Amino acid sequence: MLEYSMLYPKSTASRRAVPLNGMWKFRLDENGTGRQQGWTDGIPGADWIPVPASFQDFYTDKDTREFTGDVWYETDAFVPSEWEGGQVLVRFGAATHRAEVYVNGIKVTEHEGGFLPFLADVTEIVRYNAHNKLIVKVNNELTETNIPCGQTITLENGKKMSKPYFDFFNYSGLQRAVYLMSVPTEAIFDFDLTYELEGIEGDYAKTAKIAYHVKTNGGHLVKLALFDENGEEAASAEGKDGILEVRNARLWQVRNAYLYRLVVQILDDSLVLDEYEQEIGIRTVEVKGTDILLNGKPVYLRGFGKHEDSDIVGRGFNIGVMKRDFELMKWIGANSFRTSHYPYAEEIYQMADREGFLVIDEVAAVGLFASMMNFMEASTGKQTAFFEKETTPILLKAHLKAIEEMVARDKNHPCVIAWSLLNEPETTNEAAVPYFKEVFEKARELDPQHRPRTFALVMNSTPGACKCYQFSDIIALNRYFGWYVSGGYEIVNAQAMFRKEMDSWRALNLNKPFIFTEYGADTLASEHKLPSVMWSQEYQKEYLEMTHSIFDSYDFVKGEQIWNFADFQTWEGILRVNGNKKGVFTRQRQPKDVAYLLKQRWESLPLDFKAGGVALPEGRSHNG
Ligand code: GCB
Repeated sequence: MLEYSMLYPKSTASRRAVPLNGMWKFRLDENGTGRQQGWTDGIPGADWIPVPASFQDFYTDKDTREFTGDVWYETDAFVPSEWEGGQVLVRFGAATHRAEVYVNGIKVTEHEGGFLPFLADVTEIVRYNAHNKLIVKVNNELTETNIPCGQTITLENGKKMSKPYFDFFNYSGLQRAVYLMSVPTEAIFDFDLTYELEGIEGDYAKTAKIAYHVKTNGGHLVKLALFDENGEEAASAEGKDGILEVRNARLWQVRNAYLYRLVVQILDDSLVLDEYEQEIGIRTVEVKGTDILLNGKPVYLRGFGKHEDSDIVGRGFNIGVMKRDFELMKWIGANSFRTSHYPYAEEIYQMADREGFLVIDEVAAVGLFASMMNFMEASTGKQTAFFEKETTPILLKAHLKAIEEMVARDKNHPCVIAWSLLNEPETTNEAAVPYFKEVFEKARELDPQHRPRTFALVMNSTPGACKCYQFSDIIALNRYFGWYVSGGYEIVNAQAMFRKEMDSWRALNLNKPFIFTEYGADTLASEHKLPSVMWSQEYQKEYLEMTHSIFDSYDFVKGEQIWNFADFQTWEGILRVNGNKKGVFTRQRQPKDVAYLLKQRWESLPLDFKAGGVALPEGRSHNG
């Protein structure tokens, strides 16, 4: 059972978590015959590669960078004799997109889906006080039966190639931390928290009631204690279900986070059988009318759609890049981001908890739309049906499983304020409706906090054509008027079209908050031109000024997350110049000119901008 626990690996009084990060043996399986050749017992002639990291950008040849198929990883894990008698587990932060795990030659688990953790129970298999061989076969092929969607083609020379239905490079491998863990036999498996606040004044609530539910695999007493940042006990309770009541609770707020430390124990009299601890934030989140409320107060989101993407390590978790990204987001006055287009490494949510950023947590359901080119064609009215394939039920199953794993993993992070359940799916065909219904119901059923659910609407999901927006608690629009549509000197037409669409949303009177989860213009950091042309830094600025004036004149628009935080790698082609260049920052995390414009705007936008529905007059925008 514990192998299904999503708790982040930690050492406590009863647990040990040993990171296995470092240099691992690595080999491409060019013919797909590794298993027949006995690589499950040891990889012959292997190279060495860092874990965590994407494998693609270390090497100097194209065949490795573009490699599609199986890749093999191997390391040694020493299991101490003190661990005997408990449970021993191996935990992968993620393996992209699917993996089979072998310990001492024996298959211990497999997992499908490249952006969420999984564990293998190896208690019966490991040798104690000895080295154990850990081997992982990772496969990075894209299909239409798992998320993210794409295709794998075979070239004339027999080599396979990934064809994503999405706009980011198919980085893969062991991109997140791997841990060896020791957990007691009777153990804490999971816990849920829901919050009720009374008498909110300033940074505090007179009383916070935290209803909890703890899951263990045994019958011994469960005890909880909550400590404030000074280490003082703020509340305690006993039993698997109950309420922690905190007097004068300091609230977790936007860019003003306060974290309590929750300690959960299983006790046999005074003996601690298991102990787990996690930092939590006391806050509520809900949608009311057109407002997004945090602790009952309206918030206006400003920030980014991001990617896990950087030089050399690709999509590999890099603690230094994470730190720099948060510093830049603070500098520019952002307060939120979306984990486009997949759940990120857990360490990023821990940091967002600490820094008080609001996170829209997105599952890897991207590419549910027959191709990137189809995205362009969609603007011309082309039929783009996607959910009526024979294979759709298989895709739905994988999608629901990923939502289950994401919610289980992330539900106790105060930073997570909403779930994004799809990015730019096909929504103009009736067949999408039952699919959406299942996806949205699943998220509601799984999340004890009933956080708002959303999905990002592609350009052709207009009020007239989209059959699925009613499922969203927050309507999230990805709009590129002035870039994919009527860019450059034609921007006046783009503006008119944008207004026309916004007017028709307004006419529907949905009484829900709208946010922009994408808008942006590709911009080369090297290009300046007066007067502007598309791709120049000057045009990115003009594009933003036009876009902001639209945002500011609709009272129901409650957030803006520009695409993208930084330039990022995509597949190669005529639409991209060695990657997507819509970054406000370069891939090396230096500002483009537009960063200063955004800083001025965001630093001066009140947190409750347009609360109660007051917009600026048409044509005016808030530029600080
Ligand atoms: C989108 C996608 C995003 C792309 C972006 C673009 O709509 O959601 O993944 O990168 O457009 O730049 O075209």
